[in-house]
Amino acid sequence: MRFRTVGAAVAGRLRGLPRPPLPTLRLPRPPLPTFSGRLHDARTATVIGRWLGVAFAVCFVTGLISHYLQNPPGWLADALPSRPYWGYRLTQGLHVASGTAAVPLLLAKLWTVYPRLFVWPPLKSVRHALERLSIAVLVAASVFQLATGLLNTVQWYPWPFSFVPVHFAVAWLLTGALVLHIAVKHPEITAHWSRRSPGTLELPAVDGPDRRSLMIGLAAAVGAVTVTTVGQALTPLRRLDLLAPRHPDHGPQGLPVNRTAAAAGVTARAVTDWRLTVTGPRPRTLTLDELAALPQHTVTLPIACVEGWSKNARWTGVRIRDLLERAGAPPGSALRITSLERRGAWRVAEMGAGYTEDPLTLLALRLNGEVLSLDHGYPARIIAPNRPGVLQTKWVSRIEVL
Ligand code: HEM
Ligand SMILES: Nc1nc2c(c(=O)[nH]1)N[C@H]1C(S)=C(S)[C@@H](COP(=O)(O)O)O[C@H]1N2
Ligand SMILES: [Mo]
Repeated sequence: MRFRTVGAAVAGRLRGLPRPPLPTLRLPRPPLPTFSGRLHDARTATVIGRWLGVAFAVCFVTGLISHYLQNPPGWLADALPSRPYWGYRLTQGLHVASGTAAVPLLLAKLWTVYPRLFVWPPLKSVRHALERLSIAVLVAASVFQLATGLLNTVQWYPWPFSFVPVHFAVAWLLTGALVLHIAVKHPEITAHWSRRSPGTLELPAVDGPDRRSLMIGLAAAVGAVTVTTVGQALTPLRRLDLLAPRHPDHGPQGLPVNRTAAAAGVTARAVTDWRLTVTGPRPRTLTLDELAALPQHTVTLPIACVEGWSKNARWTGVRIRDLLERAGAPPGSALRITSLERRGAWRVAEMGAGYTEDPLTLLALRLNGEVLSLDHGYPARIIAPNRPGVLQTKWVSRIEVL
């Protein structure tokens, strides 16, 4: 019967007949859960939302830093800063840590506000419909971004699209929906920002045990996921690193390996007759012995993987700027670096002036006092300060001055 009423109302409108009262108002409210405690109120939503907002803002800013360090527009390529040398280690470590902490925060936030999904009538006006739509986008983008980001860190890609461009696009979508959400909810957010704010005057001055338990539980969950994963980047906490996919202590020569030589199809035979080709005004080809006879420098720099793990190591090799000088290239030339790996997303990388001029940027031959192992890029690999791990090319065979 009810549906007939709605249908008749719509048909009536279409024919321009006098409008019956708004049909939705006649719908009886279906039986819905009611909540009398304070776990689902606006103050709880504001408090959890603040932390979630901080986590998302950190993710967005550090994500953009990661994006532009890897894909700088032309005008920026030579201006990318190579210092602080630990910069990318910090920003990407924060990205994955705040993203991981956001998982329990998002779950708690959704649980707090879910009764509002049953508010009746579901759609009140065009404005209300648009607001609901923006919430739908926000929730979907948040769940998607956290889920795919987390799975990426364990290198599991159970989806048909390419992670990086989609994660990048959804980051903008999510941030837009979040800004809109904060703008729409601004009156409620300010009313419940502080416990003593006007909007909450009538509420009990002290939080009841229900809300305090929720907050303690949430803090414990955030603390637990953080403490058991952050050791992948924060070396003093590495003994607590139980859940992160990489452990700083596991790997040959005291350093984890992301893509092994076997996975990259690089065999010991492929590197026996290795030569390094350097193009430029005075192109040359160098054997490993010739490289080792050039002035060697030792630097301490991290490998900071985009997937969140990082670790410092001691690298010894030839300064890139010395190689440039020998090839007759002007200081601050940009380079294209190619690996002898046959295929793979990280076979070729470009390096701008900021890096090539830096005395810490090496073509490394040794790691922690030993000749590089094949998994770490033998015979020679790039190591540069403030550079995403994916651009620290292993098994280098060619350096071209651009
Ligand atoms: C609010 C949530 C998030 C936002 C706004 C965000 C944003 C971004 C952006 C803009 C990038 C750069 C993408 C590019 O290079 O084009 C990025 C990269 C990345 N994000 Fe997120 N992210 C979020 C959550 C997460 C989470 C929860 C994780 C994992 C715990 C994660 C893991 C990663 C990883 C591993 C990369 C590097 C991808 C690569 O270059 O291979 N993200 N993120
Ligand atoms: N040629 C080549 N270089 C590469 C890669 C690769 O797949 N191919 N992987 C990169 C990634 S993702 C990281 S994190 C670092 C890891 O260096 P490591 O294995 O020596 O720790 O190498 C980088 N260099
Ligand atoms: Mo990496």
